[in-house]
Amino acid sequence: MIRVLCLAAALVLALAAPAAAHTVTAGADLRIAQTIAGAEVTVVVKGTTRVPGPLRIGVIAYQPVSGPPIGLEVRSVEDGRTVTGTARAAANPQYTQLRVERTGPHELKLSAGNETAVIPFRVLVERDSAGEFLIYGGLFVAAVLLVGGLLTGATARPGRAMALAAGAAAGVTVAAMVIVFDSQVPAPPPDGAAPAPTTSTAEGRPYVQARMETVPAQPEAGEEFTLRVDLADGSTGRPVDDLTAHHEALAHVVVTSEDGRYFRHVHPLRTAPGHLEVRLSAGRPGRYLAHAELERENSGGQLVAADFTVGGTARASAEAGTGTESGRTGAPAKQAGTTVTPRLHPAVPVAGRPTTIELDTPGGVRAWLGMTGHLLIRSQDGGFFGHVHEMGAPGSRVRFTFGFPEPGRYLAWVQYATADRIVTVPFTVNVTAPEAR
Ligand SMILES: [Cu+2]
Repeated sequence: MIRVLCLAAALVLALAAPAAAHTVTAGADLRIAQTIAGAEVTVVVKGTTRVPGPLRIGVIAYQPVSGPPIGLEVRSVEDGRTVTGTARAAANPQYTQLRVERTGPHELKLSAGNETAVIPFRVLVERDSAGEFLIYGGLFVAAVLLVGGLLTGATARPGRAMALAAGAAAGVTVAAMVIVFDSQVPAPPPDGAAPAPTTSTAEGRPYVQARMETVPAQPEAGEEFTLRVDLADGSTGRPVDDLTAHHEALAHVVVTSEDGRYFRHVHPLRTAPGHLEVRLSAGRPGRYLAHAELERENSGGQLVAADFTVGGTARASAEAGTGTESGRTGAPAKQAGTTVTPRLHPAVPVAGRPTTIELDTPGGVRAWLGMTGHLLIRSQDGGFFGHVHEMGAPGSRVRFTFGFPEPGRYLAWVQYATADRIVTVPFTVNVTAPEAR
């Protein structure tokens, strides 16, 4: 009987491994896309497990990057302690280790060329939960009592062995109960987390009042200019500095010429609280549209639109960056020497019904902005802007489903990253009304 009990307890002990680690947000990497010094990169700050300790920072490049490495500076907001280093952007970057002394709010300053970005982030370290203490404690107590029970049983003192075995069973029961119920109990906030929101923010924050403008107000064709995004709180008017990284960026900005021949999908740099900036240039005069997607913490996603005019005369200069300035005649787009034609099902999309858009990606795909593919769609007049993703695993094609809101002509761009560049495939879509069929 005692031996049976002990065996049963031993079996439970062997099977009841402690619950797998909780969803460790504190151990998660921070990934922020940035358009800096004309290059599209993603900065990765690896999750930390201890402080003081190393913070690993790498910069992923999506095209070959030359020039000096990117300057890194990590500063603790609480005590001002600053550590510096450099990182070379590469497809598979080396991670630079900077020693941080404490958890809590920090700022990462990136410098490349004459541009600087300041990214706020928190160094978080997971605390042990009370549940884990009970699981390991219960199993430890059970193990001690079980060994005692086995030894006592072996020395023929059945009464005491029985008591020890019962104690072991109780320890296992506590551990098992905690394993079952601990997943339903919220884990303690990690060390260094922001204070819990007060009741005033519990029902959400107001939308951002966003203003986009160019500096200078009217850029010249072929000249570099700055597109600024200024963010203020709708109720207080103060700068908004609580953008969440969504799709691996603080803001996604798409700039297109009215005719759609110019296209840039960029990720502005945070230069100060409530201020984002990105440098651009456009080769042709005319009207341009800017659409910005951003998401305020505890508020929701927003789409902000603006337009501006480029003056001067057309320049035939090649334009750098992750864009395209190709002919848009509805003809198949050229991509790395191959002709690529997106396939639409149905071939003529109907407003208000889903359309499947599929594109072969013979050069292979790697994730960019957390997705294998991006589809951006603008109505001819710029009044509508849509953005959907290919969520599947990287493969030899990307596929999207999109519902066009109204009949009419739309400008569309598929984007994906290969091993050494970001490919942009422009095309146009004519959408019919449902009754026209
Ligand atoms: Cu983006």
